[in-house]
Amino acid sequence: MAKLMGVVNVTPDSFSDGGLYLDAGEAISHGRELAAQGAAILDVGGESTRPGAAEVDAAEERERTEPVVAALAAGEAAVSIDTSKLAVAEAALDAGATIVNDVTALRTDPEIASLCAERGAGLILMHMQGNPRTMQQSPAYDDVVDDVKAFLAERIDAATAAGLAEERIWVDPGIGFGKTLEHNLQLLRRLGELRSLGRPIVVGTSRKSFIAKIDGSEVTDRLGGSIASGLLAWRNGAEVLRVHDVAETAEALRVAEAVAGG
Ligand code: HH2
Repeated sequence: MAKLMGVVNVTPDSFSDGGLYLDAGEAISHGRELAAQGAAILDVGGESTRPGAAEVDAAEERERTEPVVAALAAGEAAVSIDTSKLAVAEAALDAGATIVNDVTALRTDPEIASLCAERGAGLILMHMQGNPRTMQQSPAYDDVVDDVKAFLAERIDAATAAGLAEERIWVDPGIGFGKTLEHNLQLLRRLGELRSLGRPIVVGTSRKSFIAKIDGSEVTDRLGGSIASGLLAWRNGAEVLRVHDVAETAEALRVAEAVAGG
């Protein structure tokens, strides 16, 4: 079965659940609930990456995430830290996280690669064009799938050059990060082309605004679009789906996998 990565946002401003779990206790119970619903990984984040989000300094981001990581790491699910900052990643690994999810793919703090190597941690390298403040202004590619693939190949090389074993690396096309609707659809449709990178593919479509561009849904009402796009991503080669709604996605995946025949 594809693995589900449950989103645990300890932020005031995440696009779909900002402020709901800013309190560590709330975030911890939410994470435990997602694990009970079938999340194999819990992705703890202390800074929103939505278009135009405010930057958070490392001390604040660490304060938000560290206690949540420590509590959740005591459970069954693996814990990833959704950060681009070395200090936040280091504190999370100290607290029991085993994966760093870097949406800037080592372009903020390249030392994250050697940190993961030293600690035997996994690393998710995600594609983003531009940065969260500017990325949706006028995204442009020659061929979005070829360009994303070339970027990820180069980032894999950067990580391995820093001493991280290739086996520890996962890749993610970064749905919604510097992409138009058509770019997102191309990436999901042609996701299989990323398989030749030889690394497991992570995909996050959950509640993202490309869904609204198709069906006009509000952010609180994108479950159908999230599940449909997640299942097709799985069908096209994703091994990990990053989702907010773990129980519903797990239900849908179970049936989809049975129909698909294993
Ligand atoms: N999407 C978001 C954040 N982190 N990491 C990976 N690897 N892939 C993604 O697609 C991805 C990610 C954005 O979603 P969310 O965390 O819900 O929102 P925000 O960034 O506003 O906190």
